[in-house]
Amino acid sequence: MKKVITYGTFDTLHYGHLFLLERARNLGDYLIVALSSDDFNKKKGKSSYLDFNTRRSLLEAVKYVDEIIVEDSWEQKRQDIINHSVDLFVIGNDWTGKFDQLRDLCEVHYLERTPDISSTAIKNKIQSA
Ligand code: C2G
Repeated sequence: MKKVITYGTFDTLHYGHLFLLERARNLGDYLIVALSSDDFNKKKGKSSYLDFNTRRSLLEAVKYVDEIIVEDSWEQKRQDIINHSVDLFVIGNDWTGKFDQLRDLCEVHYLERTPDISSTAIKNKIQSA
């Protein structure tokens, strides 16, 4: 079984996220999503519109997602890959090159981001409505 992992905040879940999750899942047989905690979002300089539990509930409803773990540090990726016997790390190409140091543990793959959709744009739309 080829295990894939990806990381993110997945705020205001949208079709850009879904297309990332679909492609990630189809690169293997099992997809783990490491979902950024609200505290870790602060460390990332992000404040999500939806809290962790809501973001997790939305992801749990996505058929491509097999398991959800919490992301609460930048440094946990190596241990996650080892602990979960991950074969492939996947993330959007806005991160290209940033996780190449994981290549001694697993394959690393950067996927094209979906244009013209973002949680920031959605939040701005909600707040201006
Ligand atoms: N994404 C995408 N297309 C978009 C928006 C997002 O493909 N239009 C992808 C991102 O590239 C990322 C995933 O969806 O792979 C989740 O996006 P974010 O929640 O913005 O993730 P980010 O805050 O970049 O978190 O340790 C890594 C970080 O936690 C990554």
